[in-house]
Amino acid sequence: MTVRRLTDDEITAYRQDGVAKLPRFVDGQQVSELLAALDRRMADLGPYGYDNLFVQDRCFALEDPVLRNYVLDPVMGENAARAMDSSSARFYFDHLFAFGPDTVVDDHYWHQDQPYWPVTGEHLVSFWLALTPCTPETAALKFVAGSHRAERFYRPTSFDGGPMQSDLGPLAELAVDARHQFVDEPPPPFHLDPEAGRLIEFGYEAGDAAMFHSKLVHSSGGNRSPDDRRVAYSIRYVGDDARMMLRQGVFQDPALLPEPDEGFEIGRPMVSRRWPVVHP
Ligand SMILES: O=C(O)CCC(=O)C(=O)O
Repeated sequence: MTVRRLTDDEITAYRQDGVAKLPRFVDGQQVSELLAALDRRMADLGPYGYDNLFVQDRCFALEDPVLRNYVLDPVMGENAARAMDSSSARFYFDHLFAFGPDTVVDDHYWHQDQPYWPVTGEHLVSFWLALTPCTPETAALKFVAGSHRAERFYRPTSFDGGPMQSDLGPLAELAVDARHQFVDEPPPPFHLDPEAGRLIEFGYEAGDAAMFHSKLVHSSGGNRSPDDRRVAYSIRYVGDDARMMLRQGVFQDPALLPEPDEGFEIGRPMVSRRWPVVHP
């Protein structure tokens, strides 16, 4: 299985807006294989799996031959490095998001990814792949153009708006005071207020993807289709300037730390057996 190469126009859009749509990123055969692998996973969720309103799971690609092949594809690695403008790319983790029919997450859960992750930098890119067709009414991912250039983050919250706790064990002591990294207000309702930012909305066929920066504000809202589910699979890559980070007082995903025997240090490059090099 191999993905197609990015075009120069897609790279330019990513650099300007923080996101580019990637039509026909994988073909129909690949969609069927990836969806079958994700269905197997949904039937047997892992330790980070979660089925409440919608299904999520993360950090399992390397356990499945089909998913592994997709995330470690050398063309994927080359794409990630080119998009980030980085000389190298490592696969960081994968994340499944599946909404059944009529799953209305009433509010959009506008958020940036980076503040949830124990990492900092500009070289962090996600490829969100639609495995089922979707429109803005049926949970297509939407973006706020240019929001990746904001100086500060919105605070991590759970998708239902509640607080989140992370058990970092002894590493919690290393977390840095990061209050200056955050704005005090929650994100505005970008989908309702055109003044708040320029919305980028796409429709996706199965096999289309969006490539977006880890600081870009995004959300998918709910799936208003009475009949069809929406399944999407995000894969994330880190590049040269990404560094380990732990922020005090906000959720920092413990699934995204290096192996315990590899140690952890704020500011260290993102090197771990958990994050295989995919480029060069
Ligand atoms: O698919 C979704 O609804 C959310 C995706 C997302 O937030 C992400 O990939 O970071």
